[in-house]
Amino acid sequence: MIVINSNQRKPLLVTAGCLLFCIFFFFWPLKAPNNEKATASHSSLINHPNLPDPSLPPAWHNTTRVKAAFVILTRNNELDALRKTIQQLEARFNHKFNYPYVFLNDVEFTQEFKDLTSSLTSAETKYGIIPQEHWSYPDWIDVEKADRLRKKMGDEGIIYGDNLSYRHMCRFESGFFFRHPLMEEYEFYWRVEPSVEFFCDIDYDPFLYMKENNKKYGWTISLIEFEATIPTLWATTKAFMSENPEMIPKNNLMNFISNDNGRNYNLCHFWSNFEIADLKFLRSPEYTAFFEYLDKSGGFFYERQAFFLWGDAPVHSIAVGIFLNKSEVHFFNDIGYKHEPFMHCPVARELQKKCHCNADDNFDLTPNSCMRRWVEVS
Ligand SMILES: Nc1nc2c(ncn2[C@@H]2O[C@H](COP(=O)(O)OP(=O)(O)O)[C@@H](O)[C@H]2O)c(=O)[nH]1
Ligand SMILES: *[C@@H]1O[C@H](CO)[C@@H](O)[C@H](O)[C@H]1NC(C)=O
Ligand SMILES: *[C@@H]1O[C@H](CO)[C@@H](O)[C@H](O)[C@H]1NC(C)=O
Ligand SMILES: *[C@@H]1O[C@H](CO)[C@@H](O)[C@H](O)[C@H]1NC(C)=O
Ligand SMILES: [Mg+2]
Repeated sequence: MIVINSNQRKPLLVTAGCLLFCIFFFFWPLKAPNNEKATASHSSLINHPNLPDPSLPPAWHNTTRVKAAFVILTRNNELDALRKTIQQLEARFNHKFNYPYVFLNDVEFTQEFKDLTSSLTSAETKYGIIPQEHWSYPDWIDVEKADRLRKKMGDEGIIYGDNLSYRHMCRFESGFFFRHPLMEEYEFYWRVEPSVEFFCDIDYDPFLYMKENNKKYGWTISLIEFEATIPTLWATTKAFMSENPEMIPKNNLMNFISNDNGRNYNLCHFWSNFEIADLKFLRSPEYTAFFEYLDKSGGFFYERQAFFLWGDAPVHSIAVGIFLNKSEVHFFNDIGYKHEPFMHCPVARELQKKCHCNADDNFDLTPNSCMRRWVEVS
C-alpha cells in the first residue's frame, strides 16, 4: 500500500492543480464552436447594444421611438403559422417596445385573421389590401408570352416555375410594399413572414440603432445559391449601371456580390425574409430607377433560364451591393432567427445567454453561407 504523508501531499496537489489548469487552457478554445472566431471577432462585444450596462435603466424605459413598423405580407390561411411567429416576436422584443404591425394581402383579411393577430399584441395593428396595379401584369408585359414561358418552367420542374402568384409576390416585395398607403408614415421597417422564429431577447431598439448609426439595411442570414443562375438579372443590372454611372458610388459593396469586380454575379444575397431597413433607401430615386429598369425589362414575368426566379432577395441584395457601402449595412449577429431550413444563432457566449437556439446549428460558416465573403469585403 502506498502511503502518502502530509509532506508529499502538498507538491502532488500543486502538480495536479497545475495540470488541471493547463488542461483547461489547452482545451478552452475548443469548447466554443469552431465558427466563433469569425462571427465574434469582427463585431466586438464591447459596447454591444444587446449587452447594456445592467446598472442603467433598460432601453425601453426611454420612450423615444422611431417611426417604424413590422411589415407582413401574408395570406389568411397562414394565420396559425403567423401567430406562432408573432408570439415569439412579442415575447423576445416587442412587448417591451410596442412597435405597430402592418399586415398586407392581395385579398381582404378575414375577421378571424384580424381578431387572432391583434389579440397577441398590445401594439397597433393595421390591415391593408394591395392595390390591383401592384399585383398584376403591367401593360408592357406580353401576357401570352409570360404564360407560355411560365408553363415551360413548370414542365422543367423548376420550383415555383409555373406559379403566377409567386411572381406577383416577388415583384411586390421588390418594388411596391414600401409604397403602400399604410407604410407611408414610416421611416424604417422590419420584414416578418409566417413560420419564422426568433430565439433571443432583444433588449435594445434595433430601429433606433439603425437610425442613430446611419445604417440603411440590416440582415441576419446571407447565402449563395449554388445551382442557380440568374443570367438576365445580372445582365440587366449591368446595363442599368452603364446607363446610370452617376448613380453608382465608388466605395460600394460590389465585392460582396461579385468576385470579379462586377463582371459576374457571385449569387450571394441577403435572405430578405428578414430585413430591418431604412425606407428612404427603397424610396430613393436610385432604387426607384433600378426597380423600374428591371420591371420594364419584364424579367419578373419572363425569366426562364433560371432555377431561381427574379426574387426580391437578389433584387434587394444587388441594390445594396451597388448603392451602399459597408458602413451603411448592418449584420444583426444578436438576432437569433430561423426561416426553414436555415438558422442564424449567435455563438459568442454572452449573446448566447439570451437565446434558446443551438449555436452548433448556426448557418454562418457553412459552405452555402456568404458570411466569409461579408467578413472579407470592406
Ligand atoms: N397575400 C399573399 N401573400 C403571399 C402570396 N404568396 C406569398 N405570400 C407571402 O410572401 C412571403 C413569401 O412567400 P413564401 O411562400 O414564404 O416564399 P418562400 O419563403 O420564398 O418560399 C410570405 O410572407 C407569404 O405569406 C400570395 O399569393 N398572397
Ligand atoms: C432617450 O433616447 C434618445 C434617443 O437615443 C436620446 O436622445 C434621449 O436623450 C434619451 N432620453 C433619456 C431621458 O435618456
Ligand atoms: C404558389 O406558391 C405559393 C407559395 O408562395 C403556394 O402556397 C401556392 O400553393 C402555389 N400555388 C400553386 C398554384 O402552385
Ligand atoms: C458610406 O456612405 C456614407 C453616406 O451614406 C458616408 O458618410 C461614408 O463616409 C461612406 N463610407 C465609406 C467608407 O465610403
Ligand atoms: Mg417564406
